[in-house]
Amino acid sequence: MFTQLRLSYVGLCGFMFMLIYTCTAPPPIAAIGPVPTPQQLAWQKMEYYAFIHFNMNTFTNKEWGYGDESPAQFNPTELDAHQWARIIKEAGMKGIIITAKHHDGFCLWPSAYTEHSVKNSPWRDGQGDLIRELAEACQAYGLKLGIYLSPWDRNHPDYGTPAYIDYFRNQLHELLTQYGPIFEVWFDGANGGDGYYGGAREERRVDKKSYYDWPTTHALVKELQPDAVIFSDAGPDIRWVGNEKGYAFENSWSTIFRDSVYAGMPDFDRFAKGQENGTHWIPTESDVSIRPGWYYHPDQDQQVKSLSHLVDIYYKSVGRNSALLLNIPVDTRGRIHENDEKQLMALADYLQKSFEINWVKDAKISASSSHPKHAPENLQQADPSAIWAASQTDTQPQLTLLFDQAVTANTLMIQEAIALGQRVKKFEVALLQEDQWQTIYTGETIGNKRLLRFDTQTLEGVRITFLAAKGPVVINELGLFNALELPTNE
Ligand code: FUL
Repeated sequence: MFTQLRLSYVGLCGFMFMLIYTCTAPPPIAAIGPVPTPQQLAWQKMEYYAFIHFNMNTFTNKEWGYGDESPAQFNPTELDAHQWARIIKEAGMKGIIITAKHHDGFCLWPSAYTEHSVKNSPWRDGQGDLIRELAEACQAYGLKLGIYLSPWDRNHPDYGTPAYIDYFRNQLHELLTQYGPIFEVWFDGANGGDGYYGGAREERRVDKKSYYDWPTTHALVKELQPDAVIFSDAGPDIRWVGNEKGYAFENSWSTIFRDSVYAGMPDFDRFAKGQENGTHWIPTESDVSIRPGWYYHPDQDQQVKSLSHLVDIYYKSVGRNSALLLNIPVDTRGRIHENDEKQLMALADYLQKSFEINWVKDAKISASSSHPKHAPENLQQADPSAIWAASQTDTQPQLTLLFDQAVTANTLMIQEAIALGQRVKKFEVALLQEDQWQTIYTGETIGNKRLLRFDTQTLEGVRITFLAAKGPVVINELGLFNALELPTNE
């Protein structure tokens, strides 16, 4: 009896505590607007990964093959997918997207649906499967694998008819069921034009909006690889940044009015920077080649991009709410060329040294307001789930860093907690030097990551003022770095 009474007393106290706690606990932070799916979030955190253009064009020294090439021409002499994966891993990249089939239609895997593939080439006596070799190499190095499958096929006799769409989907089925997890499926916007088309040698135009019946194909991808994200000019998961230079817009929204855009549309650039009140979350990916061409051309061996060019691309893609898809044209041996390897390693070394020491942890950090559970000191923790959130009523919140001892810096990094939506619409950055605050930058968006580079200087503080946002500002990473000076000519 006594025990029973005691138990109900304990229960009552527990109940009262829960009641008081629930009534006084701060409300959780609600998401605003479209937010990323878990797949989009996982993809966004990859930030930097490789494209490999390697296929028939490598051997014909072209960018776009006509589709009449003979499989006999595909013959790498020292192909080593482990060499690709090792270099790409050491470069700090997180995955590889391979051109399984480019516009000329040649397949790097022995597809059951065409003779135009590695199975009729001299490489590995027709027994090779490059997608399998690459999938194994990626697995060995802890890299993710992505697939580029060109919707346009200048070899296939049925291109332009409904039968080709079945062929295209059959090939997708092979690629998405036989090689393990695929993180991204890449659909090019270039399609329709002249080609071999099984010997017809003619021009075939398609209605880019309706021919492919994309919704059905997208559903197939989601069914076969639920964790994959789909890229095309217009999404549905990731969109093109609108140029092939690797530069995202300085101000860029991950949201877009999806139904006003479609892959291959002529005036896509008008939409490329996204729209503040867009209805769907479809962030950008910035693609660029480390050489002038997407494919390997021996006369471009001396034109591998300089370190300062690559660093600039990194700041203006990853650092502008985008992801960097850097292409490496594998050569006719089937290896990443020494010159490309050298530059990839130079960039990796640069990034590692530049972002090694984050001064934020040494600062006295304060905010104009904070959600009771999300203090600004959270930004000094290594844990990315620890966030600072401004209070509900603070419409122009400020974050301030003060240093007892001045620090030398040239790069500010700000990351919004995008799982809750992209919110910041306008912000300003000021530096404290000799007791004077000086505004050095006014910008609009932040999103996943903003890297702001300024002249190297010694400073006693940094202040970020969020001048306009869609709701309470939520930041999950802050960094202040002294990145290496950029070499002028390497
Ligand atoms: C473009 C293609 O036409 C190029 O050949 C290359 O594959 C590039 C990544 O996309 O649209």
